[in-house]
Amino acid sequence: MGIPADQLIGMIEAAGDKPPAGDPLDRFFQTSYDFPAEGDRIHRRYRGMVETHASRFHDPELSIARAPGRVNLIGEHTDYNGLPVFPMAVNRDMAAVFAPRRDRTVVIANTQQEFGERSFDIQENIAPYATGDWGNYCKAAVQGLLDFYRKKRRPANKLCGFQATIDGDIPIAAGMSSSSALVVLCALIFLASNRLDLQSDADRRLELADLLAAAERYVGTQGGGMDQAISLMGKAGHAVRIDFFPLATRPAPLPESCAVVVANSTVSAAKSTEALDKYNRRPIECRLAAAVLKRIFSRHYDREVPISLLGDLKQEKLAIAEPEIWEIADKALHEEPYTLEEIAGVLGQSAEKTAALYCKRRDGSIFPEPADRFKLRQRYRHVVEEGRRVERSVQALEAGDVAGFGQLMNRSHESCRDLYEISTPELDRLVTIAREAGAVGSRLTGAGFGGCTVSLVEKQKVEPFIRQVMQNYYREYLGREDRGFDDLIFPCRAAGGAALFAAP
Ligand code: NG1
Repeated sequence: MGIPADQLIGMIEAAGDKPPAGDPLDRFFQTSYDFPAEGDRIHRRYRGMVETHASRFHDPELSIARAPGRVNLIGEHTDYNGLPVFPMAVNRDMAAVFAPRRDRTVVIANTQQEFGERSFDIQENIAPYATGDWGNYCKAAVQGLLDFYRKKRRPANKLCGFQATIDGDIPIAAGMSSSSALVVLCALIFLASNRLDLQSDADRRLELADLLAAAERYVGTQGGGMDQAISLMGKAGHAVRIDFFPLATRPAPLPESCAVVVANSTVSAAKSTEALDKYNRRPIECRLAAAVLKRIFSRHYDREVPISLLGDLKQEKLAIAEPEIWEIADKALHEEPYTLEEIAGVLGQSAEKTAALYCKRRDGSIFPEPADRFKLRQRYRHVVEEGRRVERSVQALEAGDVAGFGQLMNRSHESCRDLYEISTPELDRLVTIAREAGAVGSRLTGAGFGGCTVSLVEKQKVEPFIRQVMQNYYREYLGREDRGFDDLIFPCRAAGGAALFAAP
């Protein structure tokens, strides 16, 4: 399967510069990157991958794949609560050249030497590497697909491994989803190596996105499904509204007049290590809030009211009129943070049982009550208000109301900072500087606790905007003296979703 390495290099050099309707390799490049603007960089990058791979593996034929990172314009920590998000896939991705193997081993090399190589065998239950190891994202994808195909009577011993050389240009631990892009990339490679198709049309991609969202929890996070979905369903020039349970996507064109500029706070948000418990605390608090609300609604209506997620608080789901839902919900939770004991009291069960039901980490251990207790009302308010902001943002964008969209981004940041408490002093500072530098709207993006901000900036102001942020944030606030910050602050283009070129 694939194309001989030297021929592939020749095709890559020629690809992308032709009119769109060309052959599949052209389509791969045209839907993924901005030609001719990015042409040289992309050619160099793919040539580098092919050469690194050829020097390590000696495969007669190669295929290529890519999965983009994303920037979330608005809708933070709503996905796992069943409420919408509004991200765009970006022109930065995890890309790979690869070939199937005859045996059941997966070998993954990296163009960046510091990442080293990872290798593991395909078996029913793949043991993870140590927490935080990047190889776990590859294992997560393979394990997720093994579980899926086992149910379809295709056991692990009927599937082959692959060898791949990957190259990423998404900032790592920055809230741009480099990890989910790696999961999606490895999934595409594993599927193609086994001639399985879960990606050739939108319905299959949605199924794959759902499967991979669950699969990524292998690394220990209790995240939602935004990142895998946008990586698979991105559309050039568009942000995509994503709804969950069931997963559905709706692209909305980005305004011609504005650019999306990402700025890295340089505070690492390593969700797979230090930030893991900080991140997981939020889904736990949301589940506890939903459980308390369910109990209070059920008592009020003297029937079982079906609330398991905060996103269930809607008329269609509960058969209760919307104003009534908000009236009861708003009174149900108090400002003062909750002890586990108090929550257990409301639920009418022991603290142990409550912890076992709602506070489990993936490894089975119990997440302990935080020193500042469980902030149910604050988390609930952020989530439901953020869900409404997403709806209004999509409407604003569709109506061409860029200023209104920017306002909603600003409100979202405040809520992330004050109610969900996922911002940092650096992110707050960066957002303030961005607004002073003329951003229409600016907010933290992604899980928080570090990482990047996203700003909407009028196209003709992008250059002075970037200059001013470089000066006021990187030079003055962080005291950095190095000159080029191009890898820390850059405009992003909305790119197409993950792509595969595997010649038969
Ligand atoms: P990032 O920024 O990639 O760590 C995480 C979750 C998302 C979503 C956001 C917050 C994963 C893989 N990603 O994203 O699902 O919950 O935080 O909006 O868990």
